[in-house]
Amino acid sequence: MMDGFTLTTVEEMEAATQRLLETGARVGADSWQVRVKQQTPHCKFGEEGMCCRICSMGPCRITKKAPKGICGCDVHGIVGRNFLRFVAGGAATHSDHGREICHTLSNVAPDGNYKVKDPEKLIRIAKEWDVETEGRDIYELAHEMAEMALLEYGKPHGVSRWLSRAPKHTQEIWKREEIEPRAIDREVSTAMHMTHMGNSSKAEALIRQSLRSGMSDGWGGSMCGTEFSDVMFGTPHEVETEANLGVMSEENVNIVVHGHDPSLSEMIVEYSEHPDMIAYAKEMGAKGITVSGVCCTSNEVAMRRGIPMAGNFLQQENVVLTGACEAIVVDVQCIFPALGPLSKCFHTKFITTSPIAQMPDSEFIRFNSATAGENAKQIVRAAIENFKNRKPELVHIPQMKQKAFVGYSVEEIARKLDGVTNSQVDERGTMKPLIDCVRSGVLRGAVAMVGCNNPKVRPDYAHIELMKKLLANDIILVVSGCSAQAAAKAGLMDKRAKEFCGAGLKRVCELADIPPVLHMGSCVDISRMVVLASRIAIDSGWNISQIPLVGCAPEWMSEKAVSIGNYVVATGIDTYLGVEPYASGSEKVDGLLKGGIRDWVEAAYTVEHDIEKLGDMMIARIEEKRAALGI
Ligand code: MSK
Repeated sequence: MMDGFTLTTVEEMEAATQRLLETGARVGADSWQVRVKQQTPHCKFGEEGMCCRICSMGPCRITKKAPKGICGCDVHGIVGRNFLRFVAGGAATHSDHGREICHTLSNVAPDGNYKVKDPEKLIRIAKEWDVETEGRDIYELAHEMAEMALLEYGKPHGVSRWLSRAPKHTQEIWKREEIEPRAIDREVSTAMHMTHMGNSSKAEALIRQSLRSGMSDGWGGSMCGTEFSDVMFGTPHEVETEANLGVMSEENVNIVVHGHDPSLSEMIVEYSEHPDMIAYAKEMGAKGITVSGVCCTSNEVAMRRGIPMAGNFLQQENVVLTGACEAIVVDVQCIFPALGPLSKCFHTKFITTSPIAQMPDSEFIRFNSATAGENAKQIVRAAIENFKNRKPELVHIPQMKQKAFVGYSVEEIARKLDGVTNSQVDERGTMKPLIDCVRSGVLRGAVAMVGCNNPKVRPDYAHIELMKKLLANDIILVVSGCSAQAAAKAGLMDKRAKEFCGAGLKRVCELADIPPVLHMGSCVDISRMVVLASRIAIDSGWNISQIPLVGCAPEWMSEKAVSIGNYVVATGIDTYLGVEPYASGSEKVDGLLKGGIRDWVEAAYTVEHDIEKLGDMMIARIEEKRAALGI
């Protein structure tokens, strides 16, 4: 405890979960904690990536006695193909999310459901893409940009438009190594083509395409998602919010939004704040309406509107187990199919909204940008009308929450830094004050911590303990996704958390008036982080790989996370994982990922299960980079 401020511990969070699981047991609910036990030990062939089922002659599994598949493919080919397909799955997922955002941008209208909220940003991007902006109607410009962005997915020639944001040196590496992403969909198609029976089985070729597919995500589809979401919903700026299950309110109708695409959650928030809806909730016996979120859709509305975050990935069942959730409304990705049967044990409505994520035991209310307002109204009304069906004897909301400051887009970080030195050099601001802090050693460096929860790692423990260790060593954190929510739940996004930092970082937090852990958004917003790294490199004259900066995903679980890892590494940022990416079965593939690719892109992966060691390794790498720079 420091000055009356304490962090919430993982033990306290676990005790709260335990209490909720007791409610679950009373109503016969299933839980991931039980299913993990049923699923372990996991299949060793699967874990090491050595099972091939891409044709129907198999499945082939590699052992000492059977070193090759029926087609003759060796373990390196099998592991490499599996890895590439895993990456392609993630790249497709993020990029399709970005495509949906571009389609929504096509539908913006001054009197429509979706509007242009940040015209300056739209104009900035248009100028980057050499589009005439002078005297243009902003909606006409938005439609042209949406069309151009959609063409990025399938253009027959050229490479991603976004690559020009990177420093020249990085762009040269991408060209030299042939990992510049072409059309976004093409890199996914090429990955699927290469891994079809009878195509590539050479580890180097498969890993090179893995990097390229990842690049089509971070420097392609995800960047479309982030940038045009900002244009429509507003570029995030610092905003205060709260995190953990205690943000749900026993007196109010609770609507929990979950998934990734802000198009739905923005509308739900809009209508739940409408006076007619609040009056209706009162009529139904509630005091009001509380919208909170889970996973990245939560990050989106927290960053832009200060909507509280109920929890992260492995807490999604907990929101239903409170017995106080009238509706859990989901869009796409990271949604447990378990929510359907679980909701049936309570009064909760499990509402799916996207043709991409349809699940049994859910109520499907199809959401699209043309009818978004009507859909959102229908969903909010359904939640309100469900309030009367609560079973009071099952209601228990753990009284646990922390204050959090969020909304640190690249633009907001630049604005905060400008505030310290009045150093603004252009409309985008400058990274110079941050660079000066790193040069002088006041800040030793930075870690970009991202990714999910995974039952293979004690949930949230790795995120929170690593963050505490890094902060104490004067290393600032930029975070996103479920890692960000872990930090917020612990209290590390409260500005008072500066007390847990080393003297240098504490001073920086005071001067810039920021918390030591900066929430940069959702999973697609890791594209903000590579832009930030690019800006730092350009403003400092360092190469990205020279910056005392590393990436970390200690509890990752999804295909998207590996796709992210690949574009972060391909951008020149060493990346530290706490979970193996199903590649250990091949020393060639494993060796490339953990070392060989450094010759291509100046960065590589490290995997370490011991969290203490993982933290030490990141600190050592940051110090190594400082020494190499002579700072
Ligand atoms: S939501 S991909 S569990 S970070 Fe983006 Fe969290 Fe991982 Fe999903």
